[in-house]
Amino acid sequence: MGFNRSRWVLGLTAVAVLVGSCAKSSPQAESTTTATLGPSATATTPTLSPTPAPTPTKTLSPTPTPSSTPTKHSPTDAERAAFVASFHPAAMHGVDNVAVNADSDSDLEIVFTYVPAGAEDSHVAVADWDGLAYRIVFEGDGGPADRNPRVEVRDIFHNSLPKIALFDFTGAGGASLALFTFRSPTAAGGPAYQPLLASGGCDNANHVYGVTGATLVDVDADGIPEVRATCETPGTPEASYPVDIYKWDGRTLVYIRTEHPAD
Ligand SMILES: [Ca+2]
Ligand SMILES: [Ca+2]
Repeated sequence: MGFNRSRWVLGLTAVAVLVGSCAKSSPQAESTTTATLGPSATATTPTLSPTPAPTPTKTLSPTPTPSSTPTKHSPTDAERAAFVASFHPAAMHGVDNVAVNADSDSDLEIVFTYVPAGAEDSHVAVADWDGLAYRIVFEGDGGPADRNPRVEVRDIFHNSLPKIALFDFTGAGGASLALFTFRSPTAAGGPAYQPLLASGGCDNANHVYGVTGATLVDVDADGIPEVRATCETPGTPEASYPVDIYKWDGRTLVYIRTEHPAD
């Protein structure tokens, strides 16, 4: 019996030692795990919250931009009026403007006439519509003028290329006619205007016809007007100045004869 009791006591002691070692190791493991999880969980929370807020705002704002891209169109009355209001050349007389279809497209061009500050001749400026805006595509001088010219823009010689006619006046009796023609749309350099030069006569190689009078009159009754233009003749009274007649030959104005007031 003594032997058995001592074995039982030994057994109990062994159990107690085992339980004691387990009780010692378990708080060690728990404390390690808790310490590691704690700080990493709290650190994640503040870093996440500010990130999503600004991101969607930045990506959305550029999206509407493509809808504002300008598309080519015909000019509206308001766009034409705005360009006229913005055109301010330094001028002594004028500025007048006419809106006409002066070339071969369907949009209205704007033809401005005025006498520039300090100038003795009249001036014309043509604004054409490029699909998005008006811009000046041609400028030229007319004849002597102390007031703004009277302007006509039409297909004067029936060749489907509109002409610009400036009827200029100066002093008591000065009167002349300046002519410009729309160039063919297929001409090098694209659509624009150029002076319509006389071939022969006293205004040879000039686009300003007459000094004391110039008119568009159909002198040979073929339905197309000719230019009748006075020629300055020193020593002769202005009323007796000869008149040269220019006829449209399909390309330019060609001198055909001279008329004298006394004839
Ligand atoms: Ca046009
Ligand atoms: Ca004629």
